[in-house]
Amino acid sequence: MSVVGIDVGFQNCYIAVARSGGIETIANEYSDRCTPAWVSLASKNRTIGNAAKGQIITNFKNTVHGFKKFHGRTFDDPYVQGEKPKLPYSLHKLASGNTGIKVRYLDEDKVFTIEQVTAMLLTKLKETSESALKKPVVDCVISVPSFFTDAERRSVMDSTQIAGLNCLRLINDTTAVALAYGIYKQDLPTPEEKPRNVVFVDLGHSSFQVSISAFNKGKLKVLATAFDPYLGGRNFDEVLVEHFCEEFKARYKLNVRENPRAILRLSQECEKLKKLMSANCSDLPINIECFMNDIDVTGKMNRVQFEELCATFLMRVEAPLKAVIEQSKLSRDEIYAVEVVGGATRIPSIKERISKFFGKDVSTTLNADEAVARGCALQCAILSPAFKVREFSITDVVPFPITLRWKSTTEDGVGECEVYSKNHAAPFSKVITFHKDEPFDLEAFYSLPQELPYPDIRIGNFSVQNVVPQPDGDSSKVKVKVRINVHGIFSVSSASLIEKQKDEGEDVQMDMEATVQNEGRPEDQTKMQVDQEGQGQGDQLNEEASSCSKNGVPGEKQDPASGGSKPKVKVKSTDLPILANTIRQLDRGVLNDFVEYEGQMIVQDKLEKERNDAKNAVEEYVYDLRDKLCGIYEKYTTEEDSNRLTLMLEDTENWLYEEGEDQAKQVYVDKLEDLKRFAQPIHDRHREQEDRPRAFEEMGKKI
Ligand code: ATP
Ligand code: K
Ligand code: MG
Repeated sequence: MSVVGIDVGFQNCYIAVARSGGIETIANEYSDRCTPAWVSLASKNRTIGNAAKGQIITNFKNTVHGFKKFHGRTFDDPYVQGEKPKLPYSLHKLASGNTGIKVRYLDEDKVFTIEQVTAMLLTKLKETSESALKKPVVDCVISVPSFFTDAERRSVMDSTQIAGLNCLRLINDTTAVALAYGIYKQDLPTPEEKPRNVVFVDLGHSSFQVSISAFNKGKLKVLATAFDPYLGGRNFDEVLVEHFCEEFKARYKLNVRENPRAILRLSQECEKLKKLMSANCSDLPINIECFMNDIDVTGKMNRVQFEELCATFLMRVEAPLKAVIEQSKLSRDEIYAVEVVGGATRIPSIKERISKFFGKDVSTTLNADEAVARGCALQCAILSPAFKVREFSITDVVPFPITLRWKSTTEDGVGECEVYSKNHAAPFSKVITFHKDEPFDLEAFYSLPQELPYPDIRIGNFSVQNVVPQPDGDSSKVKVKVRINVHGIFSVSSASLIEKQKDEGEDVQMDMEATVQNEGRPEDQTKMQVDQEGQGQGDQLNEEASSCSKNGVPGEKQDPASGGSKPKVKVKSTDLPILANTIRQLDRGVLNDFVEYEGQMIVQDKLEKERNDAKNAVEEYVYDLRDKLCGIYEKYTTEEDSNRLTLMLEDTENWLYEEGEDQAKQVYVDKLEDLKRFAQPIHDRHREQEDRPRAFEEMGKKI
């Protein structure tokens, strides 16, 4: 089994693999370790990655990029609406309300869901891994921003499924980086010592993430995360684009905004300029030939000017740094190091601001582009039974607090309970005890709307079914297990009805609300498992069970039945079915259709590639034979044959540009055969002549 980690960036994707020698980042067919997050749809096939980026000018309406943050968002979402006018391709409102992408594919208008588009990218990354490893790749770990909500994470998980991948864990970008940092460190404090606290900063193309992790030998615990989901390198490109649009309007009377192709070219040039400014303080030129209306444009910019233009974005760097340190409750001198990754941290002014804030130089000991992917591969190695790797436990955090709400028999008719606070350890399971005499609904939502990256606070609705009263008419005790799984996704994972036993006493009150209990019981201490709960953190075991009901009854006790080592009370428990309805979730039937459709598209791409290869083979043969006819084959053919063949080659070449331009694969195969048949005698005569001296040599050796 291969062990693969994938960093799916807004702009750049990287793949790392664990091999016996260590972690390696692998290159694609362009010998490039970075695969651009671009997908281009065309009349015969799709192109993905580097080749798709090459289509941007010629096929811009069907070349999709910058789609990562459409996951889990509705078409009406303010972010989606804000992006829409900036994109060269069209967005479409799906029947579900989700964001779809409208393109022309196979000469038809098609709307793809965001899950499908990301799946196309994943298909490419899967193929790249497979050709590098020369074996099938299924298991993987994929990174997501730490601020991704449930809807976004579920949507990415669906993409992995469409692409035929088995994602063992969705890991937060900064957590992957922390793992890549910590696992090889030999000098981490022992578990009894004070941990080493390290800040990780990732400024990518679209977003800014910060986390603080506490390291001890063999483990890391994320203390807090903070982010600006809308601050990234792209903002700096856009500032430059805006600036030059204005300048070119004044100087050349060009309305660049009206020309999507021109905007795309200008964006590319501005990004290059931005990168150059990271290494140079002096004036730097921007030159674009035949930019619009056959006009060549030029401009210039220097770093000081650039920083002035970007002042509002630069100012936004501090807030997440401040937030993360406040949440961690650490003082700045308790921070051991500040490690920065992500392409945009190369902007000098950003580095300066980070280092000024923490009062220490930033460290760049990790590979800024590949650290996330490497961390993913390490996590995959830890999770994969096929791979032996140093023990390393990871405890992540919940980014946004989650609350459950239900109908209750109390005065105001609703019960509410915050089941996961901000920065609560994850993955983690809890058991909540209810007293109910009929089926009931639990509504999960994010409790702090102002922190959420989008306006919809809902997570989903979970109906606990088949609840009946006790034979004596009393309410039944219902234990509901909620969890944040290894992907950071919330669910009501199981429920059971506990039948009252005579000797249990009468401490159960009819109108009593929920009791929450942490189930920090590790299932297997020795090996980290996907399903492991509570991650074996000893301190969580003792966390006090607390009633968090709005109408909580004081003095509620921990439920004895799930108390781990406590003596077991005899109870009969019956599993209850749960009907989950999570928001913006793809219908499972539809998902299966997408799996099948992706398979068809893969086949289509393969056939198209074979067809093109067959065509190229004809073309190559023509050129090759023509060269040889005037060269090495000259003395093995008559002038008459040579002329005939030359004519034939010329005809074939013309044919390739005319009716042979677009034929089925077999037509090219046959054409090649025809040519070969005619040229074979010449070829044979040449070979015979070539082989003769060699044969003598061979004989000579024997004698
Ligand atoms: P995200 O993490 O938001 O999903 P990503 O992972 O694709 O995005 P990265 O690959 O980390 O992003 O970074 C890409 C960004 O870094 C781009 O905006 C790019 O222009 C910028 N960048 C790369 N090198 C430099 C440089 N030398 N100076 C300034 N910016 C740079
Ligand atoms: K990246
Ligand atoms: Mg990134």
